[in-house]
Amino acid sequence: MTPTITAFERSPDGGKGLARDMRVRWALEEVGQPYDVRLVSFSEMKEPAYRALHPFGQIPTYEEGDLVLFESGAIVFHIAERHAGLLPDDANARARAITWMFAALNTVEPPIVEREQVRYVEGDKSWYKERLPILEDRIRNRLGELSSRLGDAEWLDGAFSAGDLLMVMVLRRLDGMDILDDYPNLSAYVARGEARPAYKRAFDAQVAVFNAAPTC
Ligand code: GTB
Repeated sequence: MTPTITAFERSPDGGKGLARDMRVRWALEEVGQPYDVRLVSFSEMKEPAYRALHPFGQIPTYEEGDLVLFESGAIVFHIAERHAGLLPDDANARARAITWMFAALNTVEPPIVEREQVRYVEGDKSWYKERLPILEDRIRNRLGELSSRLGDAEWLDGAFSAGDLLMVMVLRRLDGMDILDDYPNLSAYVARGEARPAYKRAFDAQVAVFNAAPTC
């Protein structure tokens, strides 16, 4: 059965593939699973009909027959469990790849998202300028640790996995901040992810939505 995911009708990222449907698109492309996309507006996402799919009124969702999922990490995990290609067969290697999925979303992403949102949420507050370097230090701590662990390896633990997919997507959220340039092995790691044919197909599909949207 062809799954259907939801994505922004008009993504605020300007087609840079930073919204979280990109993770799901990439995972589906990696495993060769065709999918449909239902585009939703901001107002539609807050309607009761959409909240029945996603309690927090966000994208992405994933529908496959009777199954409805939300949370990009859970969706990528579901895809990785049902198809070959994103999780190793060996039980211990699989558990480690899943650990990297959690590390990407629970340990590396939170300070990046906090730094991203502080401008909108606290940009007019008196403490904003003092808080910025504190938040950037927290990101740098995590990147330093991740960079040390990756070293000169290609991927985080052996072959490319769903852990790498999520980690690359999380690091891409630093786009426009210049921080990643200080960690050449992480920049190269992100570039390796972006060079994968499945990534490119996913990126092209999401940017096509942006390009097709009428200009306001
Ligand atoms: N934890 C959830 C998940 O991983 O699925 C978070 C989902 C989420 O934050 N969705 C966002 C959303 O629907 C879009 S991706 N927001 C609308 C709302 O909450 O009302 C976050 C996002 C948005 C925009 C950019 N950008 O412009 O660069 C990047 C990322």
